[in-house]
Amino acid sequence: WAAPTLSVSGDAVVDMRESIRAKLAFTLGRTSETARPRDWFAATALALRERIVAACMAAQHGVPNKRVYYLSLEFLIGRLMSDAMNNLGLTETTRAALKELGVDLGAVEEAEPDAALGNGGLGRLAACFMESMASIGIPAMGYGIRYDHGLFRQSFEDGWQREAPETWLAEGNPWEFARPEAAYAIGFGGTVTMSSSAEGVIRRHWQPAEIVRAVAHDVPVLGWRGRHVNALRLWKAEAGEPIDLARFNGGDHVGAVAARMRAEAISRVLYPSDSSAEGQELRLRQEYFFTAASLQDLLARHVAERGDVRSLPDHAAIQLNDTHPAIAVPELMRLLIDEHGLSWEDAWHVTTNTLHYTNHTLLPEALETWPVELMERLLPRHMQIIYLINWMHLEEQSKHGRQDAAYLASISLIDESNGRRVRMGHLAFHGARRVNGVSALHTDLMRSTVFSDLHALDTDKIVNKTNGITFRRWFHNANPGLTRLAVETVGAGVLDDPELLRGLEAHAEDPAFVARYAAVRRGRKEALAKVVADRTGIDIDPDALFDVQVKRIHEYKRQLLNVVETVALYQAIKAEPHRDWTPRVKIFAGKAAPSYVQAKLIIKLACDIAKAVNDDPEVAGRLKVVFLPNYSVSLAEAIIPAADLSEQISTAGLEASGTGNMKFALNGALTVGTLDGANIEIRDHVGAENIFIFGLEADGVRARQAEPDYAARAIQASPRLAAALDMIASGRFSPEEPGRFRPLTDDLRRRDQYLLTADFDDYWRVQRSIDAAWRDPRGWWAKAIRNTARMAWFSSDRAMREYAEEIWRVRLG
Ligand code: DL6
Repeated sequence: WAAPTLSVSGDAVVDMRESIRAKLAFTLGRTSETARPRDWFAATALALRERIVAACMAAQHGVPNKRVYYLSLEFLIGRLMSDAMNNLGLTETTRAALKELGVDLGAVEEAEPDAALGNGGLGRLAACFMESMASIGIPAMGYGIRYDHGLFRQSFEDGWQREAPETWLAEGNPWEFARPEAAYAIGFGGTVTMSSSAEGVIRRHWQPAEIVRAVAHDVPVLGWRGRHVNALRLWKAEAGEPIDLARFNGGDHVGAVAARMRAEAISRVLYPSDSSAEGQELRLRQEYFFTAASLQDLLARHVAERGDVRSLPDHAAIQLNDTHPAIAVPELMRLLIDEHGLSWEDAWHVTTNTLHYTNHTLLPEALETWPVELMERLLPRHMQIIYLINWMHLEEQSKHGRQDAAYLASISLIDESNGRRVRMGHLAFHGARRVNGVSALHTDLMRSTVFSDLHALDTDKIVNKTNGITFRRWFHNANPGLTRLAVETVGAGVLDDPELLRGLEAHAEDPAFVARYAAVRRGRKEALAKVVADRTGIDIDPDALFDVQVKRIHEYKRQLLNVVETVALYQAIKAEPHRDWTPRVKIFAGKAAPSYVQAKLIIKLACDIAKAVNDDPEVAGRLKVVFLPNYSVSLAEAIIPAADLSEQISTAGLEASGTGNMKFALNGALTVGTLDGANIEIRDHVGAENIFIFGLEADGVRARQAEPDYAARAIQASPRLAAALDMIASGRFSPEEPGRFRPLTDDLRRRDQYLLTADFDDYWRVQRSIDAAWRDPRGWWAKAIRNTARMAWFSSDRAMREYAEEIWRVRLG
């Protein structure tokens, strides 16, 4: 499609070519003869960055009335080059310029490392939101950590997950601007003293035992058509003093830099935990470090622009992405009271009118709590403030006659039932003006379960904001063929207004259009087949149904349900090899947290099954199984447009929203899913006849969990499930270690917390109806096209507009 802002004139190509050539020579010191793809990438990124800065300067219209600050411990950005080219309208210009230099754009794109500063959905959502805010003109700044090492690199050794450090910064980051002048002192530990003025005003003084410097690095975030540019400010930790010179001169060369190592450890590694809180002190240090730096930075900006901190709520809305930055509640109070001299009441007013909190999970093990003892040691002043906030909060209830101990314990910011721990969710909830869930079901469950008592205190506080995805990355960039087809069918306006995708519906049964839509998919399947062959050595047939489950490996996401169904299908094909089976390729990808033993065993099982199935000539041409290593944003961009079927099969009530589900449906994969998270809203939009729903609903899940022996009874009632589990438990897939998968099968038989056994038969049934649907290509493509046509609402632009209007009260630029 036509480049939106700049045409591909000969001059633009010449300008770009000369820009890239100059960057290569004068910034990188390379000649075109010696340049590696990585050098061409850096030179091209620098040439593009220059144009982003130009766009930024052209877009600047003075100080905005109100800014959004998005605080997130994770930004799963991925690669930035295709985003930058697309949003500047320079993809074809850059391609042509590189071609004139004898270089292939695809190879240059491949040389860009993924910025994997996040674990999964939460971090990727933050990246989509940043891009959307810049696209629709919300003045915003993202704040996070500039990890030296992002999410680990995953490889398989005989099917076992191995983790290696990720090194995205090994050759620098051409997108970022280091801002050594934007640095703040962050304290840890120490003591708090008290003083009283002549007027009797008591003041507290925190003397930290340790000071770490937070140094800003800015990555520009360019919006669609280059109209707005925001910044993502990532903090790097440095020591207050780079070296203890006396120690060094005394001969202790290692000890002399020990404090520096301790400080720098804060921004060294992204914690590879997803949906489970890490107990380590370093994690709390990371959380406080980036929150404190961000608040100091935004307060300094506010004071410089407006003078008085009391007006902060009028000019700033701070969004806490999950509880990781929840320490912002006492930190903002501390800064306002101890550093800016506000009264407690004024500080509380400012805090509770500026902060907002998004909850991303209700899984009990993922709701962060910190031991009081650790907080008192690391953040003594904050603990005093938390105690006072909590005392006032509980007093308020007592005043209204609510004094029963169980009730007060349920709303308290301190959990006394399990050692004394600070409940970060309660803290964020109490300190925020608005609290949001990320899908309609999740928000309802917030109201009725984890936060029910707090919700009753202020029923306006919890609001729903269903997640979204940026169509620029997940449609324009990931699927240029389908985007071109959409533009040619409904007009170029669809690039700005995804609602125009609706126009595709009229073509859902038009053979000429269907043929083009199917040809685009076929091209993407061939490309994915090549990726699969390159990375695993397995050949897959692009004519088969590509059945895809890619996401973090977690028991509640139930990759194991899919794996067990694979075994049952394998058995069924072997029992009736001459039946007309729908050929399927089951494609898995995803990382397991390194300490998550069951998840790693599920990966191993999938890999062992893949080996047995793929080597069995009796099922050849009907079933193949692939586990692609090292799932990442860029791999997702290759997989999603090639998928026919999207597996979204979590236990109902446990997946807060999901965003992969949206990416697949937009690209025309049909969903097989439970009524969980945003699957429900996807069904409502695409139509129940265009999605395959199965399994228990959230209330059914709760009821079933209360029944005794529910798993054993479900297995007894399902010979197919029993046979599949027996085959796995017998060691058929692990002859060298027959008992290897017993921990998985035993757990299903005894406990089955995630109700795989309860949903198995219905899952089998719906999968067979999918087989039948695949055998009717006209029907299948009509459904696929209707999915693409009806997914506009899931744009993160829509989500950001809703946040802007209903949470932040900020005007769009
Ligand atoms: O909201 C983004 C994303 C949701 O789509 C997923 O359903 C949810 O599991 C994920 N939550 C987390 C929670 N981690 N912590 N804490 O990643 O958020």
